[in-house]
Amino acid sequence: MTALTGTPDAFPVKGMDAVVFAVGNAKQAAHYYSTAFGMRRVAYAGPENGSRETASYVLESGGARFVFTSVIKPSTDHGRFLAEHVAEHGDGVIDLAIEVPDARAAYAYAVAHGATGLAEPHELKDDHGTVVLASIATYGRTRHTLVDRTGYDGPYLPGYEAAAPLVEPPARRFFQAVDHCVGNVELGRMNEWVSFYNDVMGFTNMKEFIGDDIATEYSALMSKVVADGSRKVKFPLNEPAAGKKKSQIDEYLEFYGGPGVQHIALATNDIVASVRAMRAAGVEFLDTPDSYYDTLGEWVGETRVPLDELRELKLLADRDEDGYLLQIFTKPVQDRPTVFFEMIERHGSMGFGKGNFKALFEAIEREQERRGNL
Ligand code: TYF
Ligand code: FE
Repeated sequence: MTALTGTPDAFPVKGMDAVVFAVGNAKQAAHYYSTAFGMRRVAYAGPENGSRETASYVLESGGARFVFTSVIKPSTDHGRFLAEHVAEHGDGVIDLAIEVPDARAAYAYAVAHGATGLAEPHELKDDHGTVVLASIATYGRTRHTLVDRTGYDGPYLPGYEAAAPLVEPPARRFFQAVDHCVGNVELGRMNEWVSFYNDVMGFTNMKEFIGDDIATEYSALMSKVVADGSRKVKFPLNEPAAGKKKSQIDEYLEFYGGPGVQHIALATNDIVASVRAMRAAGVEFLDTPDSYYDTLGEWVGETRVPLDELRELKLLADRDEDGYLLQIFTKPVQDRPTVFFEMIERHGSMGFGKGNFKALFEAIEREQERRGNL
């Protein structure tokens, strides 16, 4: 390791740029995330505006940006990659793109510290200006594209044109940022991937983790969290562990066909309103037993949301020395038991809901059992 490795400004980042999904039907996915997640379409690239091979819908909610891409007729390596990705993995995340002040410097640093380059720094230009992009590989077939958009004022990337929302967006958005993005990796590989982020991006380890003790008791997984110096980009990494039951991470790895993004957590300012609206639009959330709420008040204390409302909406709450958080998890959002979402409302706590791990993992196992995978 060089002296620079691990210092907060070794690899400056501005935040998450986009979560890019390869899906079987981007047109319908864009509709689901518009109606059920309250997102607003802002840009589009497809056959109507010069992209013959792929259709891509760019949706935003505050500072969170999702891109849904489908291949129309594969003819290039990229098109074949998308077709194969969907065939092998189902709908999933192909890119956790990170906005950086200097993509050339970020790429050079990453590759010098062991990253595999997938795309050398290159410029894309149109009337709105220039974006510099470069990509490196991470777990599975996932990549990190490093995006410098300081010289660009268009709707997403050169080649995309601004596009209207697909439905009237809700009066208040359901979430305003991506809070963290979680990866599932193979048994015994978690520490390698933690080191990867330490070395390649200078990310440091956050204090919250799921170790052996929690794993054998009920979670059947181990987890560590890496984050950039500013804590704007947070990547928990899970690996399966031997527990009493088959690990939820093994279920994911089996059905995804390897490592990949497990869940995306979305930061909301009003989890009650958002979850009510999302439930009404048909989003399925994990259930929490009533017994959880019988003792919750004793250890979490007062929160913004009364206990009765937490119980009604099945919201989870956790408190640590910095404050508290409210959270809830969706069921998988496709037929494969793979990718899901988390809604999280933070009030000081920088954690990930350690106090909820038992209730959460029991809820996930109930679902695994319903699917016949336990
Ligand atoms: O991101 C986290 O660490 C929390 C807890 O399979 C969690 O959301 C960890 C592992 C998992 C589901 C949730
Ligand atoms: Fe999470």
